[in-house]
Amino acid sequence: MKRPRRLVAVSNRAGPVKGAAAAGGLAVGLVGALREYGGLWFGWSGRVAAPGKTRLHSEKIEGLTLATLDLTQKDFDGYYNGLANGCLWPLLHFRMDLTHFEREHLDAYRRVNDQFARQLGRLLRPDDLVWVHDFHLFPLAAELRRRGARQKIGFFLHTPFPPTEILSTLPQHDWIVRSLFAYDLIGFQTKPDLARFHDHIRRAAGGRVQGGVVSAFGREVQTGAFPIGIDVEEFHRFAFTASGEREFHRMRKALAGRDQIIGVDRLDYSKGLLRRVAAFGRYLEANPQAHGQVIFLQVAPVSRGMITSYREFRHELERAAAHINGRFGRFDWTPVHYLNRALPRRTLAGLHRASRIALVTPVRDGMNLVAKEYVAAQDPADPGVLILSRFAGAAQQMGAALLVNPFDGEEMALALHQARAMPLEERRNRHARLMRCLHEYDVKRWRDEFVAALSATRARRTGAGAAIGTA
Ligand code: GDG
Repeated sequence: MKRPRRLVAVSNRAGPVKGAAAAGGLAVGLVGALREYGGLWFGWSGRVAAPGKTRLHSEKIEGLTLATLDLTQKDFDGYYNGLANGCLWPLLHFRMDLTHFEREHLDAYRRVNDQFARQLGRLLRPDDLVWVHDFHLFPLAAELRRRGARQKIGFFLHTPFPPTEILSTLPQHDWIVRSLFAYDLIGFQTKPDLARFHDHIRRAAGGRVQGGVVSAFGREVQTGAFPIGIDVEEFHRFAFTASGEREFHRMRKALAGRDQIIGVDRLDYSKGLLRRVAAFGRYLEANPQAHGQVIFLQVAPVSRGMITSYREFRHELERAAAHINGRFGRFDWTPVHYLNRALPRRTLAGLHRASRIALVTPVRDGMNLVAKEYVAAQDPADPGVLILSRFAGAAQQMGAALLVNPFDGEEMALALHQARAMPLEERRNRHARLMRCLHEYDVKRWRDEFVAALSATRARRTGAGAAIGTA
């Protein structure tokens, strides 16, 4: 494959580059791609500054350039907490009930995308390939084109794409969808997400779909499914060397022969944590012989703590865990262990390795990298069992896991029973099949296929984006 001169990745938050291994899935995948293609990473600096004092920071780190922009408090509140996390995130996860739209938030969202485009536009070279990530930046290409950008610009949505009936409840959704047509390529996690986008374009925007090419609003855009993966060897190595190995032995010692069920998720309502804790309670209720023999460890670092629905959710989860511990616990056995902070990535790998079962049961998820990390961290000779929600994008590839409906507590409790009783041969067999799919769809394939598809799109003669319209 012919290499592009330079890859420019844009995401809401850019950096850190060095600690990327500690930051989780997306950052690791992106930094890998940028190192490979020698690129620029652009996004918010993570800093809030007074109006007139926001700055563009630029530094070269390990062969790539990191360019970041500060935001004012007002823009941060409206764009990030307001529109992105308070409105788009729940909607994209099919949660109309939690979606909160305010016109001022949309204005801030437009303002920040406009600022990003203004600053980024100055840094772009004519033959750059630009890869924009996630729902925070839907209108970025339209804003860049308005300023005359003619580079190839691709967009990847990390979340699910909702059904047209849900998307249509969002005020101004037509403006957002129309703005997507300023991209040359739009990538989704799975084929069902892609199909829902196509369906929306046909039914709500009067457009046409031919193969992967979608036409609407007098434009054409290429679309495809590009399932994100992980660096399988690296995560496996984390679990079997240095601190990962140490944590594994510490954990096994602490477990003293008990089975550990693990969950690792940002503290987010989409991850199905309350239903998961309740299912574990149901399992204990139905299986008194398991009392004292099994522990459920949930690692749930706080995320988006500024938003009311997230704070309330955290309290509910704490109550649910305490309820099970109060009801079933003994002085020498606490059934639910709940850590409300982030752990180093290597520690996580060791904990995964030490866990007999992973319970990955989001009510809706774009892909879910934790499911893949758990599988990669297992010992192939004596692997644990993955219980995975049918509503995670990962379930499209990981059919060898025990697939469950996260809304069905009884089914989840039965899956826990089945996983604990599963014979070694079946565990090995399922694990080998899961590893094959992890290798087939790893992070390198994700980025190479996306970049190749973007490179292959037709060059445009004008940057015209003015026709994209205004909200
Ligand atoms: C979005 C989409 C899609 C978690 N706790 C800790 C920690 N993590 C790491 C995990 C994993 C990453 O964060 C989470 O990735 P997920 O894929 O599970 O979920 P989201 O954060 O919601 O990501 C999702 C993803 O984008 C990529 O496209 O799969 O569907 O929602 O890597 O290991 N990392 C560390 N400490 C923790 O406590 N270091």
